[in-house]
Amino acid sequence: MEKTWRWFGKKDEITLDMLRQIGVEGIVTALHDVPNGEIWTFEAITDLKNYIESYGLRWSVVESLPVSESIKYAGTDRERLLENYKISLSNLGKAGIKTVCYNFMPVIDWIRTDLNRKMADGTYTLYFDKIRFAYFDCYILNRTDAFKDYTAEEMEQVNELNKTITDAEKNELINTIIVKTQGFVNENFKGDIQKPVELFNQLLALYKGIDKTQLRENLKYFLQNVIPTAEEYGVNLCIHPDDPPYAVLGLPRIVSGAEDIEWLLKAVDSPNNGLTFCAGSLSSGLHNDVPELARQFSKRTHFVHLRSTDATTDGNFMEASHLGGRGHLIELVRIFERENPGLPMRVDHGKLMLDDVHKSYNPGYSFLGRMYALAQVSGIMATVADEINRT
Ligand code: DNO
Repeated sequence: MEKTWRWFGKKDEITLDMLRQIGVEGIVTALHDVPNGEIWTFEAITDLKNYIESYGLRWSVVESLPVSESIKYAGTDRERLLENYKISLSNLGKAGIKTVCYNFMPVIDWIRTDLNRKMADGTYTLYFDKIRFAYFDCYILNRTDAFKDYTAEEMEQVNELNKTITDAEKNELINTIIVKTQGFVNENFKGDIQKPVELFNQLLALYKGIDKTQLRENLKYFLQNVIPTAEEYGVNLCIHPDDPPYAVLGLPRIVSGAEDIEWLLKAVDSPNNGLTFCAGSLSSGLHNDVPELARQFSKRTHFVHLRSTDATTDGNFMEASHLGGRGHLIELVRIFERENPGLPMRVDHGKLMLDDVHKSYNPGYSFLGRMYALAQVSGIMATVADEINRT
């Protein structure tokens, strides 16, 4: 596999010079300054590509070329936005950047309720607490009938929490779910947001009446439009799974498990319509057997996120060691290296450790924590390469 790293552009305090020193080969990035829905010009793409190459690295993967909200809910400006998407894709293809990750999660991208969960060894990890999330849904968003999505036992705990939670804790929860986790990856929540809850509810309202079947139709429409362009320019599109992999806040999510992935790959049956195999997202759903999914979909996988989670039956989960947890990364590397060798992979959601705690990295994107994970995964890769050479 190719060792890549998500880099947030020239403003990232983790520089390309640092990355080449730790064994990174390829860069995963995006034109972060271009507003969602605008065209990525050939000039802007080649400028950044040349900059990356001047450090002896290559721009391996785009993450993400974002899909505008109105393509997802089929708004009135969908056609114009699809045209722009195709132009951006063709410009990427012309510039020689051939792997493009995107997601189709309505309103909200990945979700965590605690970004600094202290572990016994003194490091910090990311955490999802179902009861706190349900509290956010029922008591902060005040979504109509939200309580129907939770069991009576869960609602009992949510109501208990309501008696003790402080205003500071409430604000922290809003800040975590909406501002901190979304701000750097999700255009809906970029910049200085004054009223996050109001904004969030306005976005939720756009999806009234859109169920799983309708969202699937909208994804299919998107793919039918853009895949021919991807084919023409030799670009592999790869959708990122839902994190966590199930419906949330009354919103459908449609890339959550085997049946969804099978549907999407058949919806437009082209090799250019593929998957970002995010072992972390998939492993946080107890319904997913991650190595089994890798066996099933390795041939249509174009990009791999190697991270793992520990999930429990109460609906909570947290990032696990890259050598443990439900992601089974050792087995995944074996499967991918045999079935579809050389895929770009990046480690993800490193813990916060040592000097990381003094920096202001994007949540999940620490330097030392990710470097540590990359070293672990490099060990797995070397072991698997040795296994393959001996057989
Ligand atoms: C969070 C990431 C996601 C992912 C996007 C891809 O850390 O896993 O933001 O990059 O969903 O489009």
